[in-house]
Amino acid sequence: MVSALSIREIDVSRNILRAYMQKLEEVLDLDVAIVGAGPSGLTAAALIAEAGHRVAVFEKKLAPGGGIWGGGMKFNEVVVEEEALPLLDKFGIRHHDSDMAGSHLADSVELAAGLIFSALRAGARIMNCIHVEDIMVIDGRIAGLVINWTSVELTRLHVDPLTIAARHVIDGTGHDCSIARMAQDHGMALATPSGRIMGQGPMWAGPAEEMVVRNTMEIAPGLVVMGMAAAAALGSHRMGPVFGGMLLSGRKAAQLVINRLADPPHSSAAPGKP
Ligand code: 48H
Repeated sequence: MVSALSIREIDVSRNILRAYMQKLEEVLDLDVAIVGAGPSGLTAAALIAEAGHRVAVFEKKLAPGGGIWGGGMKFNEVVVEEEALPLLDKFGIRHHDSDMAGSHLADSVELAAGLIFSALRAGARIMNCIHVEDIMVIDGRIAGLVINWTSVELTRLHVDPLTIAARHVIDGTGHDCSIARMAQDHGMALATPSGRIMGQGPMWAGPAEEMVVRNTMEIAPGLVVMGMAAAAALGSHRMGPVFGGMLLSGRKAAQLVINRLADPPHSSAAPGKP
């Protein structure tokens, strides 16, 4: 049994501060910075960490998981296509049959918890309550993130941010595609048909799933888009609570940056070339 007297309150504070500072220092200079801890972000983080790279996910909310938890309209089940089942199996997330050919179901709480745990266990850092408010662009290439506490953003306090250096940034911010939007706002041409953010198309689940994976690409030098951020930036359809495409998009984003990390620093191929 733990003796209550053995715990000194300020020792608790000191130990938490030291451990957190160590984590924060570790993520200051990364191979890959992922913004958004949704299904695509967590999948990419797990696979990039597993490949031995320094990767962290920055999430503005308290709980990682993005749009997974709520399933469809808060009914906590999601649909996952057969093609993505190997990822569920790899992460130890159970699934069960549906009456739709080629599609299965998973408990959305188990999916969120399983992806979070797998990313952490693979060695990725998840930095929650941190809002990415801007990007660093050096010599025309995205070179990192500008971060602040979410509480600073919410209270609109005038507090200057800190920065994170990263060889590759992945936008996993969902429908907002916030990081691609920041690149556009800074005058960068995006690798989309218009050179600008196209906007998410209407619901059409079948094509949406294939398109979200196809649209997972380097959209500006140093920036890959994935998940709903890829759909929104490239103008493809939405799919509702069908999550296979999010996992497969996260896997493709991971593969893209893992391949690029094998190149010498700052020698990425032209954006848009998978
Ligand atoms: C820090 C940020 C910032 C920021 C946003 O929406 P997500 O779950 O993302 P995806 O693309 O992995 O998954 C999408 C899926 O959940 C979904 O919504 C689907 C399939 N919809 C289909 C449909 O038809 O509606 O997660 C994005 C995460 C969230 O947790 C945000 O809080 C976070 O990104 N985020 N974190 N700094 N600037 N912007």
